[in-house]
Amino acid sequence: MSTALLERISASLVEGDPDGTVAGVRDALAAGLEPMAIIDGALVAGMRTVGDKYASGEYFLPNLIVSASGMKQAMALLEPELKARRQEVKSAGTVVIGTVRGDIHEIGKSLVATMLAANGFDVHDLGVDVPVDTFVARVKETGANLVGLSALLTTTMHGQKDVIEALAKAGLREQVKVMVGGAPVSRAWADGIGADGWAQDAVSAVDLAARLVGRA
Ligand code: B12
Repeated sequence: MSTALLERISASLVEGDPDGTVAGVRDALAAGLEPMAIIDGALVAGMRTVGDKYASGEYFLPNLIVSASGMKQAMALLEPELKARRQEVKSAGTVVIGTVRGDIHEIGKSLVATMLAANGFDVHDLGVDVPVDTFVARVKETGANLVGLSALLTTTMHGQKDVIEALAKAGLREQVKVMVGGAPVSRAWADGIGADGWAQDAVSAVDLAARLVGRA
């Protein structure tokens, strides 16, 4: 029954039916499914299919926009549930996170931010299309010990390098660990630009964050 529910949610996302996605998520929560099972088993998988269809020319930009709206509405329902499951731990660290300049992809970054918050991190989410200087200013202001940089476009991933360089220039590089992510970002890229770590998804991002701040 839970597999059928997850498939229904995923299909509604792919078909561009946000109301169906929201209704499916409500039903799944009512049936006792864990929020992370819904995210991993239905939503992320559905968005991947949408991306594949866009890449192959079957889908166009409006399809991406409608599916992304379904995903965002679903996440709005799931975020409070994730936070409610937050284990009461001493703050694991302070994270400044955002999607780099020129890039408006929000979903993956927000998922990472939510998961970090759900795992005891104090999260400052700067949103999308964040200028280099804003990252630097917020690190200074919050005394963060971790920065998360998301980039979904090959044309914007250089922005991650720019932020790392700007942090060094501002004398903050010793204070913060930097982790990077996003679909085109790889471990090799992360190593090449001098990041401290890379993670492929939100769950491994939490493990990585804990390792980087010495909590795991
Ligand atoms: C939804 C979407 C959009 C939506 C975004 C809506 C929103 N509010 O976010 C809209 C319609 C706005 C959009 C616009 C564009 N898009 Co778009 N989009 C996508 C799509 C289909 C899904 C992205 C997504 O949300 N995935 C689901 C989330 C959960 O996954 P994720 O983002 O990868 O995040 C996970 C990991 O990467 C990681 N992660 C992410 N960030 C971070 C950060 C850290 C610190 C860590 C550790 C980990 C981490 O953890 C996340 C959670 O598991 C992708 C396809 C794809 N395969 O990625 C294309 C895609 C990224 N888009 C693409 C393109 C080309 C564009 C446009 C240029 C299209 C156009 N012609 O205008 C514009 C660019 C706009 C801009 N300036 O940013 C291309 C990029 C190609 C490239 N290599 O550069 C892709 C790959 C589609 C394709 N196959 O061609 N897009």
